[in-house]
Amino acid sequence: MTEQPGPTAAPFPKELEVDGSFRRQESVFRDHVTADGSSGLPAAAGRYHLYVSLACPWAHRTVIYRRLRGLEDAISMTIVDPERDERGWAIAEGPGNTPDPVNGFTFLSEAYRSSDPGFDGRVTVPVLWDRVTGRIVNNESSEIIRMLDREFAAFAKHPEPVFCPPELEAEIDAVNTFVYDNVNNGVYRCGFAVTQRAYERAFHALFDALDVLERRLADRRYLLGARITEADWRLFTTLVRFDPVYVGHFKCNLRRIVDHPNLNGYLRDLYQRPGVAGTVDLDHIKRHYYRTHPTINPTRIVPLGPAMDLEAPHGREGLGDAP
Ligand SMILES: N[C@@H](CCC(=O)N[C@@H](CS)C(=O)NCC(=O)O)C(=O)O
Repeated sequence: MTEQPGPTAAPFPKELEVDGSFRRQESVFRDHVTADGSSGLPAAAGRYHLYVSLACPWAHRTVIYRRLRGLEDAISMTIVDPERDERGWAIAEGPGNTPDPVNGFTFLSEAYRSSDPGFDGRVTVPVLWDRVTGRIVNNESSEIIRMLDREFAAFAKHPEPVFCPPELEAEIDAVNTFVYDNVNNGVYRCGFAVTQRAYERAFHALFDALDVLERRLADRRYLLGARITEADWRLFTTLVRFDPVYVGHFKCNLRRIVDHPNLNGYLRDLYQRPGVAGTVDLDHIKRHYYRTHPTINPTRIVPLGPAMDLEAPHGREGLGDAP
């Protein structure tokens, strides 16, 4: 088996390491909205706008938070076209995608270029946009969800319970780091690897981590115990894409989530929380991955399966009450 990286096979050549592994770019817009306005960007209703893809696991986090916090009236949202080409994310009316009522952009790259004319990175979702300054505030999902969790309470229909309470923050951060490295980003490291070795390293780290999580969830309903936290929503968006996409498209095929009894029940439990199922769009998810990475799936055929039963009883009530 050759160990020569095949850069032409890399979906994002600028994020390719010499050993053929994928290294994700840093998000560049990192300003913060604050409840008290101390950052110069005060939380407000009707001021901020989200650009998201329902296909993307990172953007999905923000869609879940907007829904569970009841921020739909306060923060407007555009859902981009799930099928991306060399021009990047497109914005248009379509099945499940929506136009841009704020700026009338037809490509998300316009938001990046008008915020920073010199921007030459990869144009990514999610984006939190400020109507007042006419700029991107932040394009890092982990920071956007903390803002939606904590800073918009005055405008939230459901300001409680917060998903990252200060007393649990250190433990949540530790779990997040483990889950990000091995699972959230781990599936991409499998799928975007261009050498056998890089793929195998990512693959073993991913399935070892799923074993750790499977054991952790044997006697805890959620990752931190009886209460749902940010760590759960961050894992959820990867788990719900795992069997329909990552097993086949990214070659993460040692075991499926349905083969892990605890992770499978946990996935269903989170999916069945009020409001969550409505944020999961399997059509966008599957069309995006299978039709957007031509080096991985040149025919762009979208598989019809697998059958999924996310509404089936999860059987995890005995492990503690959901908040
Ligand atoms: N660090 C970012 C990552 C976001 C990201 O990579 N999003 C992907 C979609 S899953 C994207 O927009 N990719 C655009 C592209 O690949 O051109 C975050 O968590 O917000």
